[in-house]
Amino acid sequence: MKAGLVGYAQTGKTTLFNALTGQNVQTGGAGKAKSNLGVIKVPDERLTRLTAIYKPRRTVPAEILFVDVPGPRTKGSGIDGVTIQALQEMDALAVVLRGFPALDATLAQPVRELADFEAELILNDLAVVERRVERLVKERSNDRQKAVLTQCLDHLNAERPLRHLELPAEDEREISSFAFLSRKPLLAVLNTTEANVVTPIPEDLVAACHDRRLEVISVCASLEAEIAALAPEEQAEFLAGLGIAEPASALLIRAAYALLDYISFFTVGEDEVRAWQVYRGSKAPKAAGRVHSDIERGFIRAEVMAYEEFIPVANEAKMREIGKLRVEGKEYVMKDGDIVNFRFAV
Ligand SMILES: Nc1nc2c(ncn2[C@@H]2O[C@H](COP(=O)(O)OP(=O)(O)OP(=O)(O)O)[C@@H](O)[C@H]2O)c(=O)[nH]1
Ligand SMILES: [Mg+2]
Repeated sequence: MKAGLVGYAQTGKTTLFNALTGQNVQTGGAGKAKSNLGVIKVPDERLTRLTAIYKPRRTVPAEILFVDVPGPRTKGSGIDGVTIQALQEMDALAVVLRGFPALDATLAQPVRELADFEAELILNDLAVVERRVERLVKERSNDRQKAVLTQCLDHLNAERPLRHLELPAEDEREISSFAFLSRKPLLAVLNTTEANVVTPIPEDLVAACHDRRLEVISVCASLEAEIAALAPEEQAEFLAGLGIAEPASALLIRAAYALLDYISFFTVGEDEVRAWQVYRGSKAPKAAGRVHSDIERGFIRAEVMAYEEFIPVANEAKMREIGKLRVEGKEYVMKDGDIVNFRFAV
């Protein structure tokens, strides 16, 4: 599963990507038309607290894949085919909106950029749906798909993203192969100026995102890149100086994680404290399979503690004593923050 940093050209996507991944891809000017791919560790203060309790040899965070998708190469409006194709491959989109004056002093217009970008996604889907429906009508085939697509068509014609269209699972399957852009989970990221890092997000943008049912996050990509380059101790000091607890990139990563529909569970011990991702709604054997395929195959049961309940007690034996170490079977649906010990036999 991949989260794309997407949006128009020169909005700071690559700068942000570098800050997030610690890579050093060239930014500015004639950006390459190639996507950049990076693995990002998901910051999670629960992992820090579990590490303090278990003092393991190593601590391993969950990871997600980010892709820096270059903005459209074409001047003016319209997203070119190469960019569209790159967007199609993403599982979730974080649209980066320019909140700083451009090099040629063009003012920031994040609200307009967001509206334009979403309109592009909708128009693109509309073209795909129209072509397909036309063909199905001509061929007099696949009535089921035609019905679902007609519903999509009405929705798109009303300028609404397909994200807002609720479909039963069997209808969803009919259209999943189209990879509709306006159906992908979307997050708005305002790339603001350094002077504005602690100022609230402008009201008009908050309102626009609220109307679109989008979460919006504010970061200053160039500042994030500076922070990322500092040693850990210096980072804390730097953030304290700014009056913030953690870099905005941490927020962004967690938002992207949720956007991809991941939740975290933990395995703990003297050797390793580790966060693992599973899709929301996954059952215990699936989660076991993340750790090792043998554990999924030989799954017997899961011993589960809720993170929130564990922290005040901080002792497994005591948790068992007070009945807060649950034994769960194959049908158990994993919850975010579960601390799990899998029992299995191979
Ligand atoms: N003032 C300011 N400038 C920034 C910030 N982020 C990026 N820039 C500048 O904006 C220009 C474009 O940044 P990039 O990160 O290359 O933008 P991009 O979105 O990757 O651009 P494309 O790859 O062409 O789509 C560069 O000159 C950056 O230095 C920021 O937070 N503040
Ligand atoms: Mg770039």
